[in-house]
Amino acid sequence: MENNYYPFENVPLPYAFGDMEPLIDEKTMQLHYEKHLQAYIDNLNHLLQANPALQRYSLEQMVRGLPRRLPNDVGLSLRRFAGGVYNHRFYFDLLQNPAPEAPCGPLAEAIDRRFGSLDGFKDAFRKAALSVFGSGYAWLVLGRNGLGIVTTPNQNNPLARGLCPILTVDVWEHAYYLKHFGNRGDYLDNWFQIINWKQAEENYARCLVGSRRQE
Ligand code: MN3
Repeated sequence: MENNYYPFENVPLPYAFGDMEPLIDEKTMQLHYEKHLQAYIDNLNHLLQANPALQRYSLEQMVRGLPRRLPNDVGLSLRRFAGGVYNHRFYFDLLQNPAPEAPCGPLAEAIDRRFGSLDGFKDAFRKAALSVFGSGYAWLVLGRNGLGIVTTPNQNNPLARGLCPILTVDVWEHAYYLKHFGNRGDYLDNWFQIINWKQAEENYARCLVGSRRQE
């Protein structure tokens, strides 16, 4: 991930806001990136400005949880703001239109082994994403026992639980309200059609290398 250290900037998306039409509308993409992600970038920079000792940590280290003890309010704000930057970048990088219909290679094989088929994965992932009460994310992760699906509230990230993220969907209402109002299921059905599986395959390969390093 580029720009992994303070000061953080809103790295341009690899596509235009309108490119996800009609599956995600242009206005939603623009607000999500220019308002929501930008606010997390600004808040994280302000927090780090006020706490210079934290500036040497990478975004991933901040999301994973810092080794040093922080005052409660700083720790909570850091988790929210760093998570908001990391999670949104991760989500946006996994969008592509048109997208491949299915993953290939080792990720495809692992999905078949764990969920029976790609459709089996989609059913389980959709259920998990619908189960998030309020704001949060659903994730495909690699953990000790192979692939799994987890959800996180707010801007929490599976890295803090020792799980390596492969794929995520943002289910905060701001991700779909303009087009779908409260209908998260319709948003998910559209989102499944614009998954950048190549990026997910790269994430999976990186997770595998990381898990071998820890053994
Ligand atoms: Mn969001």
